[in-house]
Amino acid sequence: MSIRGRLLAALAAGGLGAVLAVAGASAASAHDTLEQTDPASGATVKTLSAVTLTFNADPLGTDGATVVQVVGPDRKYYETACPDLNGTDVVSPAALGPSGTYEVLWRVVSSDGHPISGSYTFSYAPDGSASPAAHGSATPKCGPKAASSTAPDAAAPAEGADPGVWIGLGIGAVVLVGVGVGAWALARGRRE
Ligand SMILES: [Cu+2]
Repeated sequence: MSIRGRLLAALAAGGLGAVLAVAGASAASAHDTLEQTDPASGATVKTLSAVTLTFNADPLGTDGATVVQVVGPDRKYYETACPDLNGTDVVSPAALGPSGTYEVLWRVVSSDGHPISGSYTFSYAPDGSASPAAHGSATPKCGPKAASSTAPDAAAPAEGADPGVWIGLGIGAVVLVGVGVGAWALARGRRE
């Protein structure tokens, strides 16, 4: 085999390793994803009676595991109860207070059993005819007080990488190193 041929073979094997790494990573992170929210992230609403999160699969309705908190510009909690699970929808009742930016903090158990969580913000700008502002609550109506609720406007990370992703990438890296060593040994063997 020419140098060029060996190089091409090594590149092809390296490509296979990369494909295996990606396949391993995606197979390991098959938990549910948040597909849509109402209100949408960054949207401005005039009225609101509930926050709806729509996932790509039905989250598990384990007791106490489904938590949605609606945190106002005054850092008070404006959800009025824990959410209802309705198929792929998680619906949290809410009554908003002052106008401004509200943060939605959520946590559900994915249909594969993994807890997943995230947050996003929307704006509330009621007009004159809106119902009177709710007073909110210093403590959440649903779930424990979240640490991130004390950091206004800090964008919480949506979701940490699943350990399976790192395992998949690790296997891919080992395959790539093996291919490299093999190609080097092959080249060395031919030269001697
Ligand atoms: Cu998962």
